[in-house]
Amino acid sequence: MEAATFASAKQIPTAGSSYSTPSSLNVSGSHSLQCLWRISRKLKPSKGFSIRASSVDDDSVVTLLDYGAGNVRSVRNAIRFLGFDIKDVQTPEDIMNAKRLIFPGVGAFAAAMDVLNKKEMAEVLCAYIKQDRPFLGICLGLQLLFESSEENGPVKGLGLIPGVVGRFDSSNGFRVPHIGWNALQITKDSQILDDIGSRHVYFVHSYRAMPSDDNRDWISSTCNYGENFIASVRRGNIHAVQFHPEKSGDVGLSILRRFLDPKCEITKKPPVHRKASKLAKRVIACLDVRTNDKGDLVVTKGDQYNVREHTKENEVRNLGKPVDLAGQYYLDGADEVSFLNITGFRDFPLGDLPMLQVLRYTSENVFVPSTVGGGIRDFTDGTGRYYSSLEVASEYFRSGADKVSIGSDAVYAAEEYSKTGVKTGKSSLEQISKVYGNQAVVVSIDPRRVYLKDPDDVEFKAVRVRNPGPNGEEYAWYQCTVNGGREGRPIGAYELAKAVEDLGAGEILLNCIDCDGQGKGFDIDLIKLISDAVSIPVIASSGAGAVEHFSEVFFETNTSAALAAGIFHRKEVAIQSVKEHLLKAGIEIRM
Ligand code: 1PR
Repeated sequence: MEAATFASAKQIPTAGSSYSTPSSLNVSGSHSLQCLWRISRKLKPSKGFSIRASSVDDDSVVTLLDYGAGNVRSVRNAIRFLGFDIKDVQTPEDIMNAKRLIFPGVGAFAAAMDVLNKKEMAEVLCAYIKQDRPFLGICLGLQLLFESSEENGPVKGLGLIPGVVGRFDSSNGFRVPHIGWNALQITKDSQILDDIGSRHVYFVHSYRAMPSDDNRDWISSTCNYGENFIASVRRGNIHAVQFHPEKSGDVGLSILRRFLDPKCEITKKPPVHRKASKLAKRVIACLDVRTNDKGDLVVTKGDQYNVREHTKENEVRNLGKPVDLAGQYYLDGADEVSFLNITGFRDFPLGDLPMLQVLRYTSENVFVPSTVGGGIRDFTDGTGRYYSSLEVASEYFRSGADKVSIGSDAVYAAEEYSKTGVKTGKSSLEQISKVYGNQAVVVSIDPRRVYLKDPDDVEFKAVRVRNPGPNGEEYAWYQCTVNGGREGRPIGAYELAKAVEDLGAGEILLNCIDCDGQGKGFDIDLIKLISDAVSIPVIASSGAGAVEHFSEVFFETNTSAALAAGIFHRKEVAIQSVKEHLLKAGIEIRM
């Protein structure tokens, strides 16, 4: 596995940079930084545009168009990690004065166009691009270049590239959103993609632009997900990518670096273990985090959700420091990192400043997606101040999370929805997915197996289980719980999964209390049941104890990802070993 090949900005004496990392997390690499400082692009403003383009003097400054609709912290962190400073666009003139402009579009298409139009930036942005000035659009920043989008539309876009942005078709069995690491087919000299080789990059989106004769000249790469869609475009100095370079590990950092410093030499091509060809199965490292009895925020790990040692002191098991471990897992090749604030259901997450700090530090050095969960719900604090679940989630996003995960609150919402069939729009799930998109909202399910003699003994979906229950029962249903498994609720995992998909969840993190920490393998019956029931991606969790458990879950179910905690924390199995095993077994993974 290729570790980050770039030194972090903390080693660079950048005047005015506020960047810092905790001393405990060292992710510096061996790559020379000299190339980062050799940027000397001369801009040639075209005739006829009324605002004079005056270049910013400092070559190490990149202009960022953040219109305030969501989390672009990851992009900021990646730019800073590469040793560049950021100038934020405040006015349309800042766009024209940019030496190089990055536009990381986030949120919904219509909302983004609305802001660009209201702030009078749409026209200036078009002029900047028509002048062939260095531009990199990311995700929605690519889609907005097209004529229009079907997302809550049709909605008119900037109209620079012919074509309409439409939704992926999930009827052909492909899960929407398209989340994960996929391969590119590079169709022309793309310059910024030169270092990619045949490696995966990270996508997360439900809408995509399609190739056509009219836009063929623009396309620099496509990606296949049931159909070939446009993964990147390039014309002259204009680049845009549908994937997220800031979340694509060292490959993504090299793409950004190529844009920021086009003259930079490639000093080291990463080894290619196998050519990337399709969406990879993800391997996720999970960190259950809580404050221990001494008041320190630690990574802990339970056995069937009991995180206390079996000693006289009965203390909370301490398996390490959250920032250190997350940084290590990133370097070890984790495709994602998840933090679950496991006591969030009883504490107020916004009062948990160390947890927010953990996210901030982690996002400065970890360039794969991160999810955070725990305590996302409406809340009134001791002073009577009301916080909506959206505010809680927003703070998590602002602190560096790419996705939030909702546990208990999603169970209550699903119960209500199953009873009434009415979407009130008021649940945390609905509110957060409406603002941040459903790809940013994971629902974490904590089910417990309840054995049955007869599947008709319960109103919830039951399955025949591989291993009969203690009294020879051949069936089980999976009862959902809340508050860290402490309370069983009148809803099954199957019913919950279907309800939360309807309510706007973009992904399901499927735990199993019976298997948690046992190391005997994932609950294949449960994972098959849920991954066959929904068309959003499912992450299998709980019970991994050996590399074979990962291949088993990928061969026997439709799960998109497998998550483990204990075996990684206790260094019993390395992420690299899991990946090598999967590769040998013929399963597509990111190396
Ligand atoms: O209900 O919205 O506040 O969210 C609370 C979150 O905290 C939920 O996602 C819930 O799963 C999690 N949680 C609550 N209590 C515990 C606990 O362990 N006492 N952790 C807990 C759940 C389960 C997995 C674990 C896997 C893999 N942890 O995420 O990491 O089972 O473990 P393994 O590989 O060692 O078997 P809310």
